[in-house]
Amino acid sequence: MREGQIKKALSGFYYVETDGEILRCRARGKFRREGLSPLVGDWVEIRELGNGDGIVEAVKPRKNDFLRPAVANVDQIVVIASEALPKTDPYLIDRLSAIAVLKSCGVVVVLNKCDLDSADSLYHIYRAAGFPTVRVSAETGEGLEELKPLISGRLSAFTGNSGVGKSSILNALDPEFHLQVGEISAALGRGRHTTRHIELYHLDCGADVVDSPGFASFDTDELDLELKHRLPETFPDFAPYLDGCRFVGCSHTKEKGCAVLEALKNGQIQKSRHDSYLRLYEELKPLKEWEKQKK
Ligand SMILES: Nc1nc2c(ncn2[C@@H]2O[C@H](COP(=O)(O)OP(=O)(O)OP(=O)(O)O)[C@@H](O)[C@H]2O)c(=O)[nH]1
Ligand SMILES: [Mg+2]
Ligand SMILES: [Zn+2]
Repeated sequence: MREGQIKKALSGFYYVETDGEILRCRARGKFRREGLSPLVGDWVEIRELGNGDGIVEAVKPRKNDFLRPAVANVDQIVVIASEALPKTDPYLIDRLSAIAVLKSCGVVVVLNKCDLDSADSLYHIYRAAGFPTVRVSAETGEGLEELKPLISGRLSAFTGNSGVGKSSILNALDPEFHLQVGEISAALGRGRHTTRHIELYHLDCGADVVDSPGFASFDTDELDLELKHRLPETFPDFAPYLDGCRFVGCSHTKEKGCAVLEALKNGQIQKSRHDSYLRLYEELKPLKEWEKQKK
């Protein structure tokens, strides 16, 4: 038995790096029966079959896992956003970051396409909310040196809407890369899902990064009961105020004596952050205990 890490998942195969070589593996049928599918980033035990082929026999316990992007053992989510086309809705960032915080994962906000738009509004919001936030341009290379130390020595999952420049940033970070980059549909102002599979790369600045296809709409996959129960703590910028509310179990939506609403009024919490909180709160409301079984 050999051990390795899944670097790529494509067409039913898992490409596992073990002792410097890549084996092309199928997963054992029992994974499917048990509803556990191996993910890029997983550490696995494999049985070699010869000719560069193998079988994934076991998946080691994970630090965390995500459905979108489908990756395991992530140290941080790097949310790529932009105020140029396709413009990122801050709600997307807030939703991704809430899920990341829930999974003990760091969050870095990268504002790309600064050659076209300096993204002042997003920059202000995420700086104020306390997330490491950098402005970059994959086109001119601006800001990339500031990004490198934030990703070096960790496994980062690059995520964000399609066409925001995830693959372009990876190409710009490491001249070895030639990931396919897509055109943005002028009519729709959004990307076209150029990246079609999930792959883990090692960059020469010492970062491990996962490039994955972006998304066009908000999926509800990861909105679960745990997020519902722990929603306030997934907004780190609310933390200093959570103990100050008058009522135990305050929902921070409309209560009298709510310290979060007070901080919002005083400008200590960004309005768009609290708006996203309210929107998530409403979306999570209908989730019931019994739905847990459905997963
Ligand atoms: N002007 C400018 N264009 C950029 C920049 N970064 C990316 N682009 C362009 O934006 C388009 C989409 O870039 P991609 O890197 O394919 O975007 P992606 O996020 O990987 O998209 P998906 O793989 O579909 O999720 C391409 O036409 C890029 O050339 C940038 O910093 N400045
Ligand atoms: Mg891409
Ligand atoms: Zn409150």
